[in-house]
Amino acid sequence: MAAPLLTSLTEPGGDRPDALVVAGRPCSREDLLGAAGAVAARIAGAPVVAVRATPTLETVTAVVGAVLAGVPVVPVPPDSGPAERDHILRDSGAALLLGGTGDDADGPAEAVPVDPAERSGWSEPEPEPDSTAFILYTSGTTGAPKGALISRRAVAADLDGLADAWAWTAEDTLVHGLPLFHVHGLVLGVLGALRTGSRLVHTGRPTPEAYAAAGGSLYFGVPTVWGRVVRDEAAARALSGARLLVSGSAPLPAPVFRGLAELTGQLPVERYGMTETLITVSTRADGERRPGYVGLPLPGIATRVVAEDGADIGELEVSGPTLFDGYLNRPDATTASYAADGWFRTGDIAAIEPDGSHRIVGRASTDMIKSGGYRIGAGEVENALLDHPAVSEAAVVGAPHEDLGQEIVAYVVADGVGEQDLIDFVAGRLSVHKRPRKVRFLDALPRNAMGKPQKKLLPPA
Ligand code: MLC
Ligand code: AMP
Repeated sequence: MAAPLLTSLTEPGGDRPDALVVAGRPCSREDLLGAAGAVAARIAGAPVVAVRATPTLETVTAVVGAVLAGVPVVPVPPDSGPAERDHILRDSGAALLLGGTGDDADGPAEAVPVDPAERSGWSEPEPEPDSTAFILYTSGTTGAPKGALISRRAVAADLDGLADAWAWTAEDTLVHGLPLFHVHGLVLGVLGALRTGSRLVHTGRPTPEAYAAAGGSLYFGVPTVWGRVVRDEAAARALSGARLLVSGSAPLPAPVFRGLAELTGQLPVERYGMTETLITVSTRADGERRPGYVGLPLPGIATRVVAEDGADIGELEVSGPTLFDGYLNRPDATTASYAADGWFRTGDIAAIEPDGSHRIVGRASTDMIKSGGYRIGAGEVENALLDHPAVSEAAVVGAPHEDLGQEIVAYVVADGVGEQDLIDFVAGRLSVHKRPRKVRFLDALPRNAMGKPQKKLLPPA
C-alpha cells in the first residue's frame, strides 16, 4: 500500500490542542483528521473538487479532506470575480465548491459547506502516488489561466526535499499568512506542516505584527512581506529567536536581505520554484546565504542553463520528481513548456556559479509579471480591460515597485472612462491582486511597422 502523504496526521503522538492555529482558531491533528474525514466521506468518488480558498480552518479542513479521499483539489482565489472563478470551475470540471458562499450560487458549481466541528472516521486506502493531488491555476503570458496538474508523488518529493534542505522537523513551529491557493501558502505552508509534523500557525494575513506575535521557529514569506517586516523594526527584532526565515516566490531585494540580517541577527534563506515544478532550488539551512542567490537544486532535481553562444546566463531548465504532469486540457501548452529532450523550460533567466549556487536574474518574457509574489500574465489583464466597452486598446506591463517588486500598469486607449473605474472593473472580473495599480491613457499604443504593440516604447508609468 502507498505511504500516506500527510504522514503526521496518521502517526500517533506529538498532538496538541493547538497543533494548527489558522487565523486565530486552534485545532488538534486528531480533530483535523475527524473533520477532514467528514469532508472525505462526502466527496469520495468525485472526479475533482474546488475549494473556495479563504485563509481559514475551513479551507485547511476541505483540502485535507480531499487529499484523504484522493480527489484532486482546485483552489479558487476567494476574491476572484465571476469571470475568473467560472473559468476555473468550468475548465477543471469541478461540480462541487467546498466552502462556497451565496455569491457562488450563480456559478457553475454547487456550493458545499465545510464544518471544522464535524467528526467522522476515514479508513480508506491511501490513493496512488501518481494520482493528481492539485490542479493549480496559473497565468501564462497570454489568455486565461491554465490548470497545472500536480501529483501526490511530486508533492511528497518536494516536501521531503525541503525538509532535508531546511532541517525541517516536528520540532518546528511554522508561521506564515500566505494565501491558500498557491504552492507557497498551500502546498508548502499547509501540507508541509502536516507531512513533517511541525506545528502550523497561519496568521490569516502576512502582516509584520502577526509574524512577530506568533513565536515560530520557521517563517515563510514573499519578498513584499519581508520588506514590510524590515520597515517595522519592532516586528523584525521580534523574529530574532526564529531558526529560519525563508523567502520565495519572487526575487528578494538585497536591501531587504541586509535589513533582515541587521534587525533579526540572521541571514534569510532564499528558495526558487514555480507552480509547474514546485520548489526546485534552495539555500540549505547549513549552507552559505548570499543576497541574490537561491542556492542548490533539491535532492533528485537536475538543473541546466541553456544559453546562446556559450554565454553563462540563459534560460533555466529543470527535471526531476517534483515536476507537474502537464496543463489540464492544454496539450499544446504542455508540449511547448518542455525542451525536446524532456526538460521543463522555466522561462526564468539564471546563472549557475562554479560552486553550483543559482542566481535568478530575470524573466524571458516581460509579459509575465510578479507583483507581491503573485504571478500575473499581462495578456489576461489586457483581455479583461478590452472587455470594457470604453476601451479599444490595452497594453499591460510590470513596472518596478518598492513594496510589490513590480506593480501592474495598464496603458489604454479609451473614451469616457476614468482610471479608478478601470481598476475596479478588472478587480471585479479577475482576482483583486490582478488589478492595475495605475492606468495611463494614450491616444494610440506605440506599434511597429507590422502593427504589433511595442511595449518597450511606452512612456514611463
Ligand atoms: C483595493 N482593494 C480592492 C480594490 N483596491 N478590492 C476591490 N477592488 C479594488 N479596486 C482591497 C482588497 O480587496 C484587499 O482588501 C486590499 O485591497 C488589499 O489588497 P492588496 O492591495 O492586493 O494587498 P497588498 O497589501 O498589496 O498585498 C500584499 C501581499 C499580497 C504581500 C499581502 O501580495 C500577498 O499575499 N502575496 C502573496 C502571493 C503568494 O503567495 N504567491 C505565491 C505564489 S506560488 P481587504 O479588505 O481584504 O484588505 C509561487 C511558487 C513559489 O510563486 O516559488 O513560491
Ligand atoms: P508561480 O508559478 O506563481 O509559482 O511563479 C513562479 C515564478 O516565480 C518563477 O518562474 C520565478 O519567476 C518566480 N520566483 C519564484 N521564486 C523566486 C526567487 N526566489 N527569485 C526570483 N524569482 C522567483
